[in-house]
Order: sequence, then structure tokens, then C-alpha cells
Amino acid sequence: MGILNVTPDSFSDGGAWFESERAIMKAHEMIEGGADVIDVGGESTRPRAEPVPAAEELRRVLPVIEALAGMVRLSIDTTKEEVAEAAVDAGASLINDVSATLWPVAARCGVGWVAMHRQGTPATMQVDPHYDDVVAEVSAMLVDRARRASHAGLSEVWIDPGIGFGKTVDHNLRLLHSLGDLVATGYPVMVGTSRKSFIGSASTADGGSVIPVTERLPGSLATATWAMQQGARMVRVHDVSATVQAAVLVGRVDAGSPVEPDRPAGDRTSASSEDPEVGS
Ligand code: HH2
Repeated sequence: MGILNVTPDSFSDGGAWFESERAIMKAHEMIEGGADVIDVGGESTRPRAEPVPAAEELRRVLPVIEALAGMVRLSIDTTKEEVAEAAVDAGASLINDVSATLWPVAARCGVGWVAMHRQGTPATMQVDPHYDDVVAEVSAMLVDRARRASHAGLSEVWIDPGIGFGKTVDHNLRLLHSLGDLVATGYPVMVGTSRKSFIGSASTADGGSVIPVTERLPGSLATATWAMQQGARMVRVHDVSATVQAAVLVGRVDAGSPVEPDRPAGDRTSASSEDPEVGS
């Protein structure tokens, strides 16, 4: 899932894709890079972000969704019922819901739903997050919401531990470590670690300074491939083609198969003696 933040204030790319035309160009780049879904958002969820009125959120996301409809699967990243509904009318078929409350809307519209865990709201969530057992509590909340959604008639329900949403670095690491517990619930798991702040602090050598947001691609790739290896079925990322490269390679190493199985042996373009990059 490629992230398309049509916002002026998102934590890593705020302002970069705020105008519809630039956002649409960015989406094309992510589709070419291998994105299966584009997640369009018009309100930042970063800690202490300013709330955005529904009319403004719609003004940001609708032209982008309308322009991309039919080209790729579209998801709407919102917590507002009216934004979700209008986005579905315009062509979105997945509601990415960081509040985990919009399943009745998804059921009414007949689209998929992502339930993400968070503790608190963007205004307060990083003040003093506390859990007795973060993995058990996150899992219990998500399974409860997913069951309610299934009972409401939803057939596509994803669960997401909500990395960085009311969680310390330690909580995030524990959730990623135990992602298998979420996978074992049977609901498809989605994970978003891309460029998040725990990468900045958890991946420095002892005594190193926090890694700035523009330099978190290596940590983003490491955590995305880790999540997929644990069984996550979707990763939400800013850097689509880099993530696809990492995922394809790790998948092939895992399978022990260096070339696509349906390509004839004579057509293999992997390293040959004429390959100028052999050994590099
Ligand atoms: N993270 C963000 C936003 N939406 N949705 C799901 N399901 N999972 C996530 O982890 C998640 C999400 C925050 O990242 P980003 O969109 O890059 O930033 P911002 O909220 O500042 O726009």
C-alpha cells in the first residue's frame, strides 16, 4: 500500500503532495513502482496535528480519488463517516480507519475496512502511553472490533497494530516482535512502520543521535520485510519501489528460487559473464 498524503502537515512528507496534480503524479509513480493499493489521506494523524474539517478533507482527497479511480485499488485514510462515504462514491473500495470505529460505514457501502489500534487521540496519544501487556491488549481490541465488523456483514476486515499511535519505542518493538500473535488471529494483518519515529531512535548505534525522517528508508525496509516474514499481508509505505525490491528479494531467498517460476530457463537474465555488474 502506497501512502498518498494530500496534506500540508504530515510528519514525513507534509506539503510535498498537497496539490492534486502533484499528488496524482506521485500516485502514478507508486503504481509503476508496484503498489497494489494507494491510500489517500487528507488529514495528518501525527501527534498534535491540527484537526481538519470534513469539507476541507473532502476538498483535498476527492479530486485525487476521482483522477485515479479505475487505475488501481484506492483506500481512504479517514476517521470521518462523511469523508469515507464520499470517497467510496468517488471510487475507493477500502476504508483505512485509524479510529477503528467506521465498520458500520464500510458495511453499508459494501467495501473493505482496516481497523487500526490506537491509544488516545493524536492530541494526547504520545503523552504517556501505558499498557500492562501491549501485545495482548492490542490483539484483544482488534479482534473485538473485527468480530463486530464481521457480524455487521463485512467480508474484508484487516487488523493493524497501529505502530506509533499511543506507543513508546518499546511498545512498537514488542508489537513487531510478536506480530505472529496478530497473524494467528486469522484476520489479515496490515502494518505501517514507514519512516516512523521509533525507527529514528531504535536503529542508532549506542550513543548515536536520532536518525532524521529523511534518512529512515533502511529501517523502513527492514521493518517492512520483517513484518511480511512474520505473515503480514500488507505494508503501508512511502517508498513503494524500494519496498517492492526488498520484498521480492526476501521472498525469493525464502523460497530458494532466484527467478520467476514461469519464465523459461533460456530467458533468464540473471548474472551472466556479459553482465557488467557481475560481482559488484
Ligand atoms: N499510520 C499513519 C497514518 N495512517 N493507517 C494505518 N492503517 N496504519 C498506520 O500505521 C498508519 C495509518 C501515519 O503515517 P503518515 O500517513 O505517513 O503520516 P500522517 O498521519 O502525519 O499523514
